Amino acid sequence: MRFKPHTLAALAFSLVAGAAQAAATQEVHYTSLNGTAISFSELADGALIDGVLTSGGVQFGERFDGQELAIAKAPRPGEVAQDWFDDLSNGTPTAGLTLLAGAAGANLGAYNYGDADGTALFGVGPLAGAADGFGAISARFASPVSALGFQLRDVNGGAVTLSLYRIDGGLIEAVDLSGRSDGRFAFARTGGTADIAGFTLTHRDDYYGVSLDNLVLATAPVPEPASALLLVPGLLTLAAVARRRRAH
Ligand SMILES: [Ca+2]
Ligand SMILES: [Ca+2]
Ligand SMILES: [Ca+2]
Repeated sequence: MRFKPHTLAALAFSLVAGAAQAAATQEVHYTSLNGTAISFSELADGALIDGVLTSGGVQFGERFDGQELAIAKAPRPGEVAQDWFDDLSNGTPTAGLTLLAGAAGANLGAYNYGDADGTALFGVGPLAGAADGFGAISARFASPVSALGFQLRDVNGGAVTLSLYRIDGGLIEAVDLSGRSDGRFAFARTGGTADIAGFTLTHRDDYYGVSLDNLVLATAPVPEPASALLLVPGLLTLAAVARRRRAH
């Protein structure tokens, strides 16, 4: 089978387009997001937060209306003792994405790491008092965004899931962050659709669970990191070369 140049170009385009449609979001560089980081610096170290927290214009709580709170127990590797985690896998958010706080003492908390990033937010698990960081964190944005980034801390290689939701409660994507290390991560909607109205962050990560910090929301289109954009200047250059060659 022989390919004509224009056939190859069409094939390349369809491959790139196909790859872009494969996932609802793409991972992008945290530093590519334009926005002010929500740093939780106003929270006192060790504070337990009952009720919905508003920070940087974003609401934080435990779960959304429609999500049932269950308890998951997971043994630490090599130990009999179990960690108890918030489990939100039963039920789905109802339309409107209404944020709910956890029970008193089992909602959210703040911890100051004493470094440049300072205070981070954690979810309190179902065993209040012995479950710092083992709970779910959910966030509801004032208006939907097309991209978001955040810092995770105290990650010990356990399962971590970021579930992104539309305002109608529909799941956009459950991003699997399992096996990550502490760091900053960012995700952008494929095609730049600004329909991410909130998220839940759940995990089974032992030893102080995980904490969230430096949340950035972006509404402006984020440059796609895919090869598509790298390809375009290359194709334009090739076309220009071809035109020059024909002209001579
Ligand atoms: Ca901070
Ligand atoms: Ca909780
Ligand atoms: Ca941990």
